[in-house]
Amino acid sequence: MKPSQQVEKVLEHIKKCSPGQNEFYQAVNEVLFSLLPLLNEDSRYLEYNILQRIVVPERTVIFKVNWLNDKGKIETNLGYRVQFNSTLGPYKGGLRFHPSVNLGIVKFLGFEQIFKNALTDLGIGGGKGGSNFDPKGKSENEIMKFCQAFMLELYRHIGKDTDIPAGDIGVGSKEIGYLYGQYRKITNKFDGVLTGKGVNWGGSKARKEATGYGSVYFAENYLNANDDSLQNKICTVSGSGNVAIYTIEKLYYFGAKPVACSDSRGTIYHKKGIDLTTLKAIKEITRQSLEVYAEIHHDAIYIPVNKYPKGGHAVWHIPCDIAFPSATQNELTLTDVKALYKNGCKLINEGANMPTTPDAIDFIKEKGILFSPGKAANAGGVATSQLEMSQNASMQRWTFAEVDIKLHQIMRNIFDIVYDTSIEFDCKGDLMVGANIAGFKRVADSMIEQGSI
Ligand code: NDP
Ligand code: 2IT
Repeated sequence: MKPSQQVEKVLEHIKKCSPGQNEFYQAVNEVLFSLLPLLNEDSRYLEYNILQRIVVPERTVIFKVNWLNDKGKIETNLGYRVQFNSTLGPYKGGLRFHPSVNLGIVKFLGFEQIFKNALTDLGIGGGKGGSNFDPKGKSENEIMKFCQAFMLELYRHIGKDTDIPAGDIGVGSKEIGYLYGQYRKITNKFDGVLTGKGVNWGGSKARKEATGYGSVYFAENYLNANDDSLQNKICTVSGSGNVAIYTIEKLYYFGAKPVACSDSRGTIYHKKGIDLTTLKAIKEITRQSLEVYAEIHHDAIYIPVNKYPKGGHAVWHIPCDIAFPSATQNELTLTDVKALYKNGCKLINEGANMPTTPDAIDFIKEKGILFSPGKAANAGGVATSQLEMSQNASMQRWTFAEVDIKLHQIMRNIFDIVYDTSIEFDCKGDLMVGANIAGFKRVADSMIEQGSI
């Protein structure tokens, strides 16, 4: 059977065995098809059935989370941890708290994480978890109660050498604090079982900033390889959470001008440049809507979500040189990418996981827009999580500058392997193919070496 037929067969099987898991199917579809140049050249991966094996998680835990709301009533949510692949090291990946979370979402994120973590070359396997709990509108007390109830079950499945969760959408340092406190109370252990911890109790300096900073380092490397740089570039960034905020911060450092960001309710367009102090105050401290930004800065335009163009998102219809999708999956559609292209956008740099829809990616390739795939561009977060694990294990604390220098080098290494792999497989500049093949090769070669476990 030809490699392309094998890929079709695996995808058919997934459709049958994982009905309704659309995002998981989408992620697998993208990875497997982009592996064809490798599969055509090296028959070992099909001989060892690696495709069939790599799409199945090693373990999936789904559990009930009962917690007490402020009215004294018991509420119920679902919790998930998908331990996808531990060939290269302990399972590593974030936890997402968002009402849209279901098994298909957690599996897509876990699958992506395998190859992202392999690209860091830091000895970490892939996993992901979360809950359909919606932190919006919940009191401080309710968020703490939920985190404690969630950890009451999760603790038995994780461990500093087994599975090390971290943050993702809806899980920041506050939630990690409540989760860690409960883990410590239940197990009577103080170890590095979570990353993204507070810097006073085992957290790494620069972990909070790492995903956004790393995304910008990746973009700068990519532009440099094309005899260009971020200097004076107009940038738009979606989202206004952890990744978006520190993308904006680092863009200023490189002399670029970020003019827009968004949240689930609307978009801010501030032509003279997003004011980072206001943004942090609204989003990191009081967690308010971006509408408040426009109340403070009268020269900024607020576009509510219901004014979005049909099939698209306002943030991508603002003229820019570089777009940084940094909110969520499938947030950059064909409609959006056509607008970006029309407005002269040169590079789309994915800070989020799988933010670009498949038809939008096809259009990007057809038009030759530069494209940084998320599993390479946003790997700085998980890489710095591994640096946190390393500090915890050796009982050391590194300075902000020490961690940032390491992050910078790691992003350089990731760019190099992804770029070089794209050249090796005759797809020069197709970093999606480069990232998928480079990540896959590291995991698949190791699976072959470790036998039929
Ligand atoms: P946050 O929760 O800090 O921020 C998420 C932002 O995206 C918010 O502004 C949120 O708006 C917006 N958003 C989320 N979901 C939706 C949606 N369905 N529609 C519209 N807007 C939405 O998360 P992060 O910044 O940590 O994560 C952003 C992305 O980056 C995710 O794809 C995540 O998987 C990825 N990522 C995160 C890493 C990390 O270290 N945190 C590492 C690598 C990737 P609102 O507040 O209104 O909901
Ligand atoms: O998607 C991701 O890489 C993350 N949410 C970070 C994972 C981690 O373990 O730091």
